[in-house]
Amino acid sequence: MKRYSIFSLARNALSRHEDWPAAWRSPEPKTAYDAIIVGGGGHGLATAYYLAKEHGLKNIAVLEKGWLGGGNTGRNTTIVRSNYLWDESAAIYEHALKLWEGLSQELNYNTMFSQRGVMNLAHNLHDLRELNRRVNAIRLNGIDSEILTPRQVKEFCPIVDISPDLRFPVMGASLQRRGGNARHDAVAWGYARAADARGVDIIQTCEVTGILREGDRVIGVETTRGTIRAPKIGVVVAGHASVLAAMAGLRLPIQSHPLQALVSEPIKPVIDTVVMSNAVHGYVSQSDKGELVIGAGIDAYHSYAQRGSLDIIEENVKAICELFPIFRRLRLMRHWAGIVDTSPDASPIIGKTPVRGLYLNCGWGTGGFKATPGSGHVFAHTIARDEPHPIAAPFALDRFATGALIDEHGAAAVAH
Ligand code: FAD
Ligand code: PYC
Repeated sequence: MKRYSIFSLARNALSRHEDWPAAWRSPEPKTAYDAIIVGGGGHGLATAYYLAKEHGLKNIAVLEKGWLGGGNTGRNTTIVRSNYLWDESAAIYEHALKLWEGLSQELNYNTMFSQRGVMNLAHNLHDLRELNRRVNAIRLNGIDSEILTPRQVKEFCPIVDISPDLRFPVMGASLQRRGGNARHDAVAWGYARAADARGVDIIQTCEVTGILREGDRVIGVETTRGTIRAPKIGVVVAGHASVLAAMAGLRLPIQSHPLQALVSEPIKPVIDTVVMSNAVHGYVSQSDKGELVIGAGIDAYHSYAQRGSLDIIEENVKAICELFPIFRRLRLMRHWAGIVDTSPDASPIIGKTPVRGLYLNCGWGTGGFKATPGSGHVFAHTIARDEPHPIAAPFALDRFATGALIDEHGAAAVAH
């Protein structure tokens, strides 16, 4: 018997795009634009919005192979924070966090951004030393962060078990009070609506199948809806960046892995913060609908399949139930995966490429949702001016040749 998931039903609906009422349909693509953004996730839509708003570009298209926000933007666990170790990372994630703080007003769309705090637990002495080092670095960058004792952890989040005989005893935590979460699809829709209002053509069910070059510069793309010409092309396709780059003859240091998450059945409010644990590869928050939103570490193998293996979820849920004994009787309601693109130093790649007019934004791995506004903002600047925004400059592709890596593994919230 054929079984359907929500995503396969949505995909089927999309395959009959021409049957949709006219008001739902994307516009027909023009044959030429001033700039094309490939990828209708949060980053691509934010890029198009800031291109139109801050750089005066009028003739822009966003090309999306599926539906808006159907990639990682609609599959992630929405943690927003800026508690990163290195100055370069602190600059870009704090830039994004500041934009988050005014985003609902900016877009006139409720992104349900909630600064409920993000707590990272330490379960051994090494964790604790690592967190202390990171908190000191974060504070030197003028960003809020503090260390909590086990008792303070319990005061801040009473349902965490801090008894010392646990398999993963809680020895302390770091807390960023300005961190929190948001509503993932609202971010895609908010940017899409605001970009549309500024004249951006947002074209769904339009897969880019080729990148056209003339000598060392791009001149357009081949798509499932015809050839579209443009002198500037921004590629923002998390999980598939290597595939798109290969179309232009480039090889990227990027790997694609599934990353899974799940939600429980909805319950009354029990947790009003976000709790993460690197050591157990698990984290949890509660959505406004009451579901516990639980995420795991990445699946180690490579895949584009948007589904992962159950053993990861099993270990993840075991650890979460040990830390939060009151979750043990809850039922799992849905589980899914996205495909994240990891770079060798766990930092993004943003900027120009050796092909003139082709710009890349990828490699955000497990942590790009929080960056959405900042990423779109600095990428739009980079594309419009054909020179990196100062915050984006350290994240250029050539760092893998120069060796100026930004090794953020220590700050990754879930294992890479
Ligand atoms: P996407 O939303 O994936 O958008 C890319 C789009 O490109 C897709 O819609 C795709 O269909 C489209 N596309 C691909 N190929 C083509 C093509 N050939 N032609 C046209 N379109 C194409 N980050 C955090 O900061 N906090 C978290 O808590 C967090 N949790 C996560 C949990 C999970 C389970 C997952 C999977 C990820 C998580 N992330 C988190 C990471 C975050 O989701 C991503 O880094 C971020 O959403 C990337 O956004 P994007 O807009 O670049 O990508
Ligand atoms: O980057 O904070 C993060 C994150 C949490 C879960 C996945 N990514």
